[in-house]
Amino acid sequence: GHGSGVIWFTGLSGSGKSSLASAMEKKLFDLGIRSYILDGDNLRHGLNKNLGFSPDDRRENLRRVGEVAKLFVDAGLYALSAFISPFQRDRQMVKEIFGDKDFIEVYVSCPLTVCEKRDPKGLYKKARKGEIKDFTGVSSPYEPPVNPDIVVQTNIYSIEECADSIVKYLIEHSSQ
Ligand code: GGZ
Repeated sequence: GHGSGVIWFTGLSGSGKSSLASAMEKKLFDLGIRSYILDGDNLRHGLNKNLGFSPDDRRENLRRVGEVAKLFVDAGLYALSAFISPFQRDRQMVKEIFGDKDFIEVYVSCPLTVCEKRDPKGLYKKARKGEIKDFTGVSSPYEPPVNPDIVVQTNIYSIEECADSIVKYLIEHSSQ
């Protein structure tokens, strides 16, 4: 097969994108595949520091993430991208940077009610009180992917099980 590409996780805040990305990093490592996680922690705090959560800023955030992911792919790694990426047209824009084979869209599906109950950082609570504006699922839309390569349901299956199903997909779709 080939050892580089993008795994693009999309889903609500609290859906499990980051946990999945880090589970995938371990599994790929065990398969001898090098990867790097791109997420809000390393992108929004640095390169994308000047961007907020308006539709235009989210789009620019994701455009830059896509370009950074491209650099990782050029370097022969897997980029594991964990951003809400709520808008269909922005995901399409990023997808078009890559060939079909190099880009796997994973819809991290989890009902809003469940994400809101998890609320690991208390952000939904703040958003409900109006303390955070344009919050995805509360005051800004999330458009589910129309035709994702993989759907994982984190409210039904464990992170481990979801990561295994992604590995299975990768193995089945890798052309030797
Ligand atoms: C959504 C927000 C917002 C607003 C801050 N809306 O659960 P988290 O905390 O760690 O992940 C969320 C993260 C979303 O940033 P992304 O770069 O993934 O978004 S996008 O792809 O739409 O550009 C959340 C936190 O940032 N956060 N304000 N208003 N999430």
